[in-house]
Amino acid sequence: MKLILAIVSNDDSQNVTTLLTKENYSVTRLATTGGFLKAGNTTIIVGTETENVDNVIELIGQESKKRVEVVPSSASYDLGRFASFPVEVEVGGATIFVLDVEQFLKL
Ligand code: 2BA
Repeated sequence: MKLILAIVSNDDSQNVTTLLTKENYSVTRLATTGGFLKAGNTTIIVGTETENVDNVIELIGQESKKRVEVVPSSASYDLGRFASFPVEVEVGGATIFVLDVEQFLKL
């Protein structure tokens, strides 16, 4: 048995969870925070048999692809004067760890 930890953006977490649940995987979601950006992300935990790991990774990838979004940004030129302009940022993607499970108990 394996434990999959997948860190995904908050925007993708709902779709990832819904898809995994639909495919009959048990899922736990944790609200987490990235150490670098100090922004919220979601860590998804899935415990499953070894033969399902590739399928789980495939399903997570389907709903958390990296993509570029255009978001408004602003710059200050001098006291009180601001300009707003669109910038492209990369969002989405998943960071996945697969761990061996020594014991799996439900008491
Ligand atoms: P990613 O590498 O896609 O990582 C997304 C989030 O996944 C990270 O959020 C962190 O919460 C988790 N994560 C990634 N690798 C991990 C690992 N080896 N162990 C534990 N957790 C891990 P953030 O830490 O906020 O990072 C957001 C993005 O900033 C990263 O995207 C990466 O593109 C960049 N980044 C992270 N650390 C960096 C650094 N030291 N220097 C430059 N860029 C960095």
